[in-house]
Amino acid sequence: MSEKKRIIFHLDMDHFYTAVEEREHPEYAGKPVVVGADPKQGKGRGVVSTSNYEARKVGVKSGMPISRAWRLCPEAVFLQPNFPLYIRVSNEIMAIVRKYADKFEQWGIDEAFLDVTARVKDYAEAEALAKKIKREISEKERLTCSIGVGPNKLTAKIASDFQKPNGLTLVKGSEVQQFLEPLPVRKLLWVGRKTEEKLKTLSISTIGELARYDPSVLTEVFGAMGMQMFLNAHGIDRSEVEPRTEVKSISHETTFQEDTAEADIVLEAMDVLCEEVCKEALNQRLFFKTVAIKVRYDNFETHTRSKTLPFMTARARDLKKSAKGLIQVYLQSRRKIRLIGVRVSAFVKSEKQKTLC
Ligand code: TTP
Ligand code: MG
Repeated sequence: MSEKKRIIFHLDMDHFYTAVEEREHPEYAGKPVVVGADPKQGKGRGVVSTSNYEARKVGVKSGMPISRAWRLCPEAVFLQPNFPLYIRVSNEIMAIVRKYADKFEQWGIDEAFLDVTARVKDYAEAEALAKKIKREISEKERLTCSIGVGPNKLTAKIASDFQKPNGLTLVKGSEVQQFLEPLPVRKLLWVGRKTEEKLKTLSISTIGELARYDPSVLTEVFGAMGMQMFLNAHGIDRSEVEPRTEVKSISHETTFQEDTAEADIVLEAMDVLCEEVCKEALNQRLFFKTVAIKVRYDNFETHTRSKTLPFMTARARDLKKSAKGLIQVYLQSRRKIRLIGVRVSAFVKSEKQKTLC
């Protein structure tokens, strides 16, 4: 069965947090700007959330320790995140973008997929529509974005990243293979660092090399994901643009090698879970307000407790503190614990929330 012809946009705001800060503070114009943890004169812990393109020129990137960013670029304007502001701007942008799509899917705080198949008859019209959206965001929000246009989400997503900032990249169905061929496998949505390393051992580093590889070997090495990667490398992606539910939870749990009543062991494991949950929240650009923990004793009796914070956050520090508070009653019982879990209910949108920065 041939793939139904669709036209999909992927829109991604340029250096989102720092762009919003620059808009609010014209005095930062032309300067390197970094949003993230407090650098404390180079002694700060925590990481860079994002940096503007001036700071990127000297190597300051998302996820880098803030102390390193400080060493690379001490003259940068360092700011701590103002989540309520970014969420408000995100909501305004999404309201603009949404009206141009038949089907709309927000992804994180600054990205969206649009299915515009029924609105445009060809790529020329698609280009005109993409320009219109870019213009409207620029006029109403004084911010730039990059848009990728393609026959599916995979291609559109890779295309939006192709000419950043302020880019517009169109890849027609017939051009997909040629477009993907030279790009590193990392660009495929499913390929993380570990998969990338594994592929390297098979001498695969570009999408083209992956497309030409024997799919049965890929399935052997990667299971079902191997086939998915192979299809994606051929530019095939049938996933639909679909609205996301607004509330989403993220959870991680762990079973102890041996049941334990040792508070230190439990709390240490809890910290790791909190880090994992926050990493995932960050990856998806989600914030949370509600924290829940789960405890299963050695006789399988299971308890959960939750609390709602008075602010939204994505910080591991906040999660650890709440989770630690919630688990105390179970630790005090001195009963042996078999499993613990941490869950957050995550939100992207919420205009009236307060947040700790
Ligand atoms: P991205 O769209 O990945 O990055 P960006 O918009 O800053 O830059 P680009 O021009 O390359 O698109 O993420 C959107 C926002 O999410 C970003 O401004 C800050 C936040 N973020 C983090 O907090 N931590 C991270 O590790 C990343 C990658 C992003
Ligand atoms: Mg972005």
